Amino acid sequence: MISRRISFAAIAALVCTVVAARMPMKWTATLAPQGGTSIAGTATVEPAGGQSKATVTLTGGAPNATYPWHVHAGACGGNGKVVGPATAYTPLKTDTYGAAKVTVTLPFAAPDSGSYYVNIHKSPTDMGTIVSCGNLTMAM
Ligand SMILES: [Cu+2]
Repeated sequence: MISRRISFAAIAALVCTVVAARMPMKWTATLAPQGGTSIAGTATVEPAGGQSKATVTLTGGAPNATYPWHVHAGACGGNGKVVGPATAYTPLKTDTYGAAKVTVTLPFAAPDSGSYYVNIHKSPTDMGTIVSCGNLTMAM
């Protein structure tokens, strides 16, 4: 009887794993210009082996510029805490056309609830100025 129980638990766990794998929690955001810039883009955050993979694209930036960015708790316009270590967020580096794309692995599981946003900071020496922002929304 014990072995039958174990196999039932194993099957239940397998079914849960398959269902979860077929419906990954993916978050997306459209980044809108802030403070009179033309900097826009997209951001996605999705599960990656117990961690998260985040991709950000950006256009309308200055050529050859560095734009720090993060996932923050809350919504655009707020002053929410950075989710996870700030050092995990490799800054965006624009090309000569002012466009950039970066993909990073973030050392935390993708959340399945809550409110989050992605913001783009003006430069490593002007973190207080936000040049683009988007609220993350969950998509199955
Ligand atoms: Cu930030």
